[in-house]
Amino acid sequence: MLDYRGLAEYLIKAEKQKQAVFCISKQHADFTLSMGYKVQKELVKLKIESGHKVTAYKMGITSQAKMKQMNINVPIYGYIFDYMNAQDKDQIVMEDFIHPKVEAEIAFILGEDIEGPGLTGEQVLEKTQWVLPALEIIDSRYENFRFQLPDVIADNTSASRVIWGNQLFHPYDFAFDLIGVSMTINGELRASGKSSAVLGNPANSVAMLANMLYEEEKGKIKKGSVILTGGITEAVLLKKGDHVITAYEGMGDVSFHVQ
Ligand code: 0L1
Ligand code: MG
Repeated sequence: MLDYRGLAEYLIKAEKQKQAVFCISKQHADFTLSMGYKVQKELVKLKIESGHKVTAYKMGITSQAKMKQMNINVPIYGYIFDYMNAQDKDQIVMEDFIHPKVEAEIAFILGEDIEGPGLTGEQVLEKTQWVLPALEIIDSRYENFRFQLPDVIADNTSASRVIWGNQLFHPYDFAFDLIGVSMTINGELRASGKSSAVLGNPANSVAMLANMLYEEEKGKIKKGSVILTGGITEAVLLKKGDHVITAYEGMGDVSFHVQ
């Protein structure tokens, strides 16, 4: 049997040392999706044992473009921890990362518990308290940002930082599938997209998470939970000195600086 805890320690060490490592699937050819989630579970436990707290869920690979690029047809999920949180206009420090990339997302804050099976995006909207823009910084712990799907699940879906927007919106303020997003870095347009790229509507991504957790007997998602729904834009590689400004149509800007 695989040493799931040992593999989780291997990934946590890579994150702490900011040193990319070989994919688990290179060493274990039969590494499956469910094994990836077992490593992820150990990784979450280890972080909690070391004093960290989970502050949000995240969905990943929720756009058709990214699914096609990775040749998969199912999104994945992971967790955001307390030390990963940053705010609009914050600075991040390049030395804290291996090879960070940024992608524009929309996040939901639940006003009521939600639970699968068969939950829909419409039902999610009914139980949502707030919606906000957020930029996710992903930083794979694997060499060259290359991996198989079970590897990236084990690596907590490359979760690294989130720059949260500072304006909250009501779930019926906008059609959340029609938000145009454009990401400018140092004055140059680097990525753009529409929020419908996320499973037709980011609310569907929240519903899918609840349905996936139900299938895996991981329970409901509680009132007050925060969920990042997945990239609207492609993920753009960051470098020292970058000033990232992302404009969300009708929802304002989220920005940060890389020191
Ligand atoms: O948040 C994401 O969509 C990332 C999921 C993992 C894939 C990647 O690291 O590019
Ligand atoms: Mg993401």
